[in-house]
Amino acid sequence: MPDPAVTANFSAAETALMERVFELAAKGCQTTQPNPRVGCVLVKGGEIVGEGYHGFAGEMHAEREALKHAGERARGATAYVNLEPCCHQGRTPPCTDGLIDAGVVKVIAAMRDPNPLVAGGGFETLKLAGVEVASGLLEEQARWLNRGFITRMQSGRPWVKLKSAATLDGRTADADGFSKWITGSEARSEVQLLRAESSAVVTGIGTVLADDPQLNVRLENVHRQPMRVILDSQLSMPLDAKIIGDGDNVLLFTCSDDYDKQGAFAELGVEVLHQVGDQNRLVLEEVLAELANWQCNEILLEAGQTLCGAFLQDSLVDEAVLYYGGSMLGDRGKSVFVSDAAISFDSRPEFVIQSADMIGPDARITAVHKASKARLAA
Ligand code: AOF
Ligand code: ZN
Repeated sequence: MPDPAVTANFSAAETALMERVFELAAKGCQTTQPNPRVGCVLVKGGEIVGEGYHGFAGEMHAEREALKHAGERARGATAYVNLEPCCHQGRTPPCTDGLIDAGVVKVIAAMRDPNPLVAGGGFETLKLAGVEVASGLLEEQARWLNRGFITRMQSGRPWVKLKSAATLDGRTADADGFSKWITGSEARSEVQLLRAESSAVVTGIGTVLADDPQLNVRLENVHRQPMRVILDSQLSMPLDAKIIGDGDNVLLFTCSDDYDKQGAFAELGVEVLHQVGDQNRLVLEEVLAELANWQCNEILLEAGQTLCGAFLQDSLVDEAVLYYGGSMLGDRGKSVFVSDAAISFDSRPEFVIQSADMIGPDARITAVHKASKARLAA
């Protein structure tokens, strides 16, 4: 739980500096995967002497970028960072060494690193070297920014974001399953950003057969494409489905024992993951655990009502991003999800609405599952 008393101990100036840290960290939103989004500001005598953020896994961490920028001016400085500095040798050397060697005297962090290789060890190392440490400044925002990384580290699964576009009365298509441009171009281009920030875009065979989507990011300057993941228990996907693209970065989960077809997908470069399943249905918790093994922090669920329903009924939707266009379709239109059985009022999935905004002529509501919100704060 973020300790409000701790946050209250920080001054307005310190809070403003941490806000700058978040701005820097956000620059890595589309690229740091599987690493967390981290920014760092170095301050001496009330003046910013260095700034940095983590861009790509394998490249320098935020602290080392800021230290490089500051040079000698880092001596005697205070480092503001949204995540506990690492103390382990990973793809890059420990940030704690860098900070200590550069003569930084104080570190103000927003939160502890949930990575078991760090988990408080970074703070300990700094303290042992005589560096003053304070943590908890804007912790709630820090946890939100890295909700995917935290969920993977703490729960062994990615954070699941369900995206849907519906009419004002919550319908996604007409009775025949037809829909086109329920929302306008602004909302549709925002979805490109949602994809770009995700480790993987996940869909079901129903959507592949109905729409033959590509589910890739079509933006300028894309540095990395999210993985595309298809849940296809019976292996009904055609070999020429557009989602396969060049076959790179595509995972296909199936319960089918059709080894010939599995082999044909493998030849296209698709990674076929076989699951025994439950009565020939994929077990979503196992799918998510496997996606965590593939280092997915956040996944975007862009699926039809059956798969969305399965995720919701298994309490596996952490966040819903719902776009509403200005039309209605009534009770014969398709709803966002279908359930196996009627959901009683008392057992309905409950969400906390985080924001409601206009996106061009449409509305966007972002909501977080109550249980996920509690888990993230813990
Ligand atoms: C920091 N600053 O900017 C980031 C940190 O393989 P590596 O060396 O990149 O280490 C990855 C781990 O380091 C990652 O899992 C997380 O625990 C921490 N990320 N730490 O001090 C940063 N990105
Ligand atoms: Zn580090």
